[in-house]
Amino acid sequence: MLALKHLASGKVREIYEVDDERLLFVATDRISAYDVILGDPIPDKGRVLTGLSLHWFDLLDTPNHFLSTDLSQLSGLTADDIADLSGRSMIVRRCDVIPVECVVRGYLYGSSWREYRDGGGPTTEHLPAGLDMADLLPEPIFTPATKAESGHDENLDEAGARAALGDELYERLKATSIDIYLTAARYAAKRGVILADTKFEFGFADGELLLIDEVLTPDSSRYWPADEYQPGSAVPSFDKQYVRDWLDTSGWDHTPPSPPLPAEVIAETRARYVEAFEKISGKSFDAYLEGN
Ligand code: Q0Q
Repeated sequence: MLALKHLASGKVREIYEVDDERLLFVATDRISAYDVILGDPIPDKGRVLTGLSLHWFDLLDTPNHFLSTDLSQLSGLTADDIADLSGRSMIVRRCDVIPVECVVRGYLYGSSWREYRDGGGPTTEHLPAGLDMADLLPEPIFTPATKAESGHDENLDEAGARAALGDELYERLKATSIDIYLTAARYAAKRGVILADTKFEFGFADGELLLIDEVLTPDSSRYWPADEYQPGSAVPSFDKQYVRDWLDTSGWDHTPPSPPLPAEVIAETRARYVEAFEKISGKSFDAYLEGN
């Protein structure tokens, strides 16, 4: 247990308090599938996700909460803690979190497709008729959501989002989110990867709007291999498809606990995350590990 005050746990992430101004944002090696946290960690998954967030924080112009990965500045951490956390944790600026998930979709998929298929819903109000699952949208759409008690995000329509945020902040978050999505989608497309959709979180620190949380990772985004993209049908997820396919053959009914993963499924899933890191960022994962 870290000698830092634990503030919050997500399915696969933890946040600790460093001081009044700073937090420690930790990505674990936990993996969830079908909304269940699987019993087996995927070695280095947390490092892949953190490495990708750091890649995007560095590439994007958007002001953000990232401060440092130098854990030696944190009192109370043992050498073992530092070794365990290295490469998968970030010291970040503490913000007042805006309680709206800023989702941008370039393709019609997931909950938005289900709404569209079923006659329309909060995310489909600005879409034309005649679209099919996984179609490229005429332009990216901003489809904010709030985290309902169930843990599932609840999609908001524009009026609902404006009521929650106020018009000025709504417009600012929409413009900023779509701008980041387009920059990242263009960067990924050059590397044969489709960024289908992504979820951003923002906060305020000393009156400044900052991009916070993890950014453009396979956990907060849908990344598709461009050479396997086929409009009108389900598209394989870059990172999770292999373990999902194995789970589908295991006879598991998607209720906890999940079946234990064979060693080769764990190894192949790790390989998929490493491949996603290298394809999306254009960088060597081994080099990233050596740098931490
Ligand atoms: C903050 N979260 C998310 C979460 C559980 C992440 C609090 N810079 C910040 C951040 C960030 N990032 C947060 N609070 C203040 N300043 C983000 C929802 C929840 C684990 C990880 N919770």
